[in-house]
Amino acid sequence: MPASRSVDMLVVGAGFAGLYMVHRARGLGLDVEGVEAGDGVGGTWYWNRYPGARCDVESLEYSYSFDEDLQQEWEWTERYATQPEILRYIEHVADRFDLRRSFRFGTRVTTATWSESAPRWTVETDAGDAYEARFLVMATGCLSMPIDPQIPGLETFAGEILHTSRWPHAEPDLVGKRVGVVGTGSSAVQSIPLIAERAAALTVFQRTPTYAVPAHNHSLDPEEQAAVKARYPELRAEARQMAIATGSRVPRIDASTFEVDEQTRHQRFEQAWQWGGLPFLGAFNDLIIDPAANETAAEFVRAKIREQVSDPEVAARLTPRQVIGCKRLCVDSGYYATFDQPHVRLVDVGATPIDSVTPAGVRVGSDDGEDIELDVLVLATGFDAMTGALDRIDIRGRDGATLRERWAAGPQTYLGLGVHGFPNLFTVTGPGSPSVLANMVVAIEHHVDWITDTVAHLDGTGRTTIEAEREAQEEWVAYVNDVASYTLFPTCGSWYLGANVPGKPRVFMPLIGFPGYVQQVSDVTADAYRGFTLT
Ligand code: N01
Repeated sequence: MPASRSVDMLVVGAGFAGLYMVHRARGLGLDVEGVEAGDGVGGTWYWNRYPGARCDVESLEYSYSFDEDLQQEWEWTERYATQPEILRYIEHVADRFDLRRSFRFGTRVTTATWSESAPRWTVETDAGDAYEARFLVMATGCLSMPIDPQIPGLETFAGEILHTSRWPHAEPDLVGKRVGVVGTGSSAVQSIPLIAERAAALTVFQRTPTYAVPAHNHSLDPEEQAAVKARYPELRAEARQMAIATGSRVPRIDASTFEVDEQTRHQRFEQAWQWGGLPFLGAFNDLIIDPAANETAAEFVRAKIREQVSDPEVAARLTPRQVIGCKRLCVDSGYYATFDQPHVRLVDVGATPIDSVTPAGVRVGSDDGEDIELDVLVLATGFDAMTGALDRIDIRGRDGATLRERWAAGPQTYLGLGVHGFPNLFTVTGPGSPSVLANMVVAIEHHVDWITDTVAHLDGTGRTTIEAEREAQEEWVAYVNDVASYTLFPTCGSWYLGANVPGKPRVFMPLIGFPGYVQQVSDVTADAYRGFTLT
């Protein structure tokens, strides 16, 4: 075994979570190191460089709040920031707080083993490094492990295969090429309009149609930005009181769908549509709870799709039937209208599945199928969400069992922060916390602050370990699923449920409702860390 470096805390990942964790740990005076698989900082924004990649939370909110000077000095240029701009922001943060020197880049953690006698984590990497750490913080991201679809013959394709989440740093030349895109989730919805601008022919292989609400993206007016910055602390505090921890400036009415007449309802949906983006689902307070209410919103969006696509047959194929918002709502800029262009074709692989990939392209249908010739195949096929990155590391807890084994029937955490049997392991925005159902930066800051305070508490009270109790964890997992069962979220095969990964147990992973969760974490902490054992 290589000689190991002993640290107080090891942080895995240099995205929003890992960088902030290192900053806070340094503030406590801890000896902290980080390991990052990418060659630079940024996490999800380092990897997802596909054309059109942007955040679906407004830039003024999708940013750190922990440092007043930072939030005042950084100037966002657009309502929804592009991937390059967010990456520049994260790089700025890394430089401003001198965070890079704590990270080992281009290195993957392979194993993490708890030693009860030490008591410490021993962590090894694929570069042959080893660390001994009192605390291990998994800041590995919720959408960081891409899925390669199991399509027969994929490896035989003679052209270029690109995955949206592993897009090459040198922009691939799509001009004049025959391009195919598999998938119609957010990554596809964002990239398809831009790929269409470059490609000679674009074929979109759609298995399930998607609901998308326009971003209405625009350059940020300096006066609007200044007005937000003047009230930043107040607006941030308001956002933390919202179910998804964002949207403090969205015009709100707190009404249920059938409390208003049909005309008012339509006006309200139109207003939300014109505002754009994810807040559409907040047009009424019961859209994700009441199936009939949800259907009114779905029908509104279906009509909008028909308005944007002139060929009624193509519009019908693009029109989803499932509950709106059950799979994550997409935020688009010209997605549906792209299908009006003569060189763009929609192939319904829900009706006629992909049979195989051949050296020349994609074959759809079996016996009398069709061969579609392609130069480039783009896989926008999603992620093994929330557990994927953790499952790929051999993490062994107190009795030698791996986290993967412990989570074979679905992830088990207490508060989404700790796992029974895995002392001093923290999962930032882990399953069982609001995580992907909240503004991630807000959720990250909350978790990192809690971890920091908890480590300070342990050190201040002469304790060395913290571990979630089995019973508290079981109750928490049941609670997370209970909350989901009151909503329409579990009614479709989404990645929130793990349904997009063959063999993954169907368990609703995020907890719905950010403010309630924050209160619960705060209550647990105030009640002497109820449900955790501190030794
Ligand atoms: O992945 P997805 P994504 N044959 O899982 C299809 C965040 N994000 O990367 O629905 C054919 O949503 C699959 O079809 P189906 C955001 O949270 C945010 O797009 O399973 N098709 C689906 O259409 C988002 O929700 C932003 O039937 C296959 C697609 O691939 C999350 O990341 C931008 C297939 C996968 O969609 C994931 O988004 C981008 C197969 N074998 C991403 N396998 C923003 O901030 C899969 N599919 C805006």
